[in-house]
Amino acid sequence: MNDDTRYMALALSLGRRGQGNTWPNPAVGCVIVQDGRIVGRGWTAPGGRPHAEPQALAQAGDLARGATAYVSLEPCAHHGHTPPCAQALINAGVARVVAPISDSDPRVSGKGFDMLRAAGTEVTTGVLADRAARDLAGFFQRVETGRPRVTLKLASSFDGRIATATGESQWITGPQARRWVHGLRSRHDAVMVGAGTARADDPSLTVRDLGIDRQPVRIVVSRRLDLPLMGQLAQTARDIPVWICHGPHPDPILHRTWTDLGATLIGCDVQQGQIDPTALLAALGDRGLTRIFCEGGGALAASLLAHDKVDDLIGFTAGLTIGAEGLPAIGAMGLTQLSLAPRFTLQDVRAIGPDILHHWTRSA
Ligand code: AOF
Ligand code: ZN
Repeated sequence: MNDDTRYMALALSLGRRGQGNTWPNPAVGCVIVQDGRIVGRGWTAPGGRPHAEPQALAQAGDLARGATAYVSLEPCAHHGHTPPCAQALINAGVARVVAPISDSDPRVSGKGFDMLRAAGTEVTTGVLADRAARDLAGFFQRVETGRPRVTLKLASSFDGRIATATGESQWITGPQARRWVHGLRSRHDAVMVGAGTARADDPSLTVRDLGIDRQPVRIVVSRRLDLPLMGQLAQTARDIPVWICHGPHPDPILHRTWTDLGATLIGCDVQQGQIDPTALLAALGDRGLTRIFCEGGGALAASLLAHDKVDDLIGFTAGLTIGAEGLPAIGAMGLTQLSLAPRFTLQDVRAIGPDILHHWTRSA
């Protein structure tokens, strides 16, 4: 591995520290290297600002002069809430900037690189570009299509069931897999479930025991707002955001009650008796979300899959079978032909305690 690749790998890993915390902004990392020594490190702050570069530059101080800056995304060129990072790199006297890919935000999109080159700064692009595109995929997808990226996670028995016929579901997978899920939640902007799961499991959907202080937004998709008013989500909505996506003409008393409890209510169109996934994701993208972690249940999972809205699939599969009378992880998709089934490509497979984790991304 050459130096550029090595330092870019470090910038990317610093950037990943911000995942789940920086929306609507991308989670970027920056490393400043002077004479083979790392003199500054930074990553996008919670809430998206300050950006990565000014933080790394502040650490480097005068040592930034003549140094190389490794940034996991093209430095910004616009006067937004902060002055442009490209200008900050120029002002600090950085001699060379290495960035894997350009930013598709129209305010930047090539202008950051142009600004640097115009000032005589050497620019190198393309280093670990695939990795950067993967890390920043949620940000890019939202900027380019308005739709956040969706990861669907399912923890099921060997035969794809998430509960027995009587609704018993605790626990199918082991504690290691459940802990892994908390790590995944923390790296997403929001955790999302359907109303059936919210009623059956009374989940809190928080990240626990990982020492993080910023929680993902909790989203419940509930056409009629008929959710337990004494449940975990209702009781904690003041402290940790709860967004409820509902259909047209909800019961005004329920609407008022949930608003008073502190939830944010988002009206969405309904199609064939279900919240329309296209409208749902457009509404969530409008509010700035870039990475959504959906944890089921079967009806919401089927609806997202049937509308081709799932970008990543993460399965935790346990070594037990429940049988056909158990609750399926994915409900009816209305599929008539195999050729119409959304297909995914395997990215990773590993053992997590007694269970198997498999990660797939939507095939092109
Ligand atoms: C960078 N470094 O660490 C990040 C960047 O609303 P603003 O002014 O904060 O600008 C947000 C845009 O800045 C965002 O859409 C993306 O283009 C870029 N994010 N750029 O140079 C960073 N997070
Ligand atoms: Zn910036």
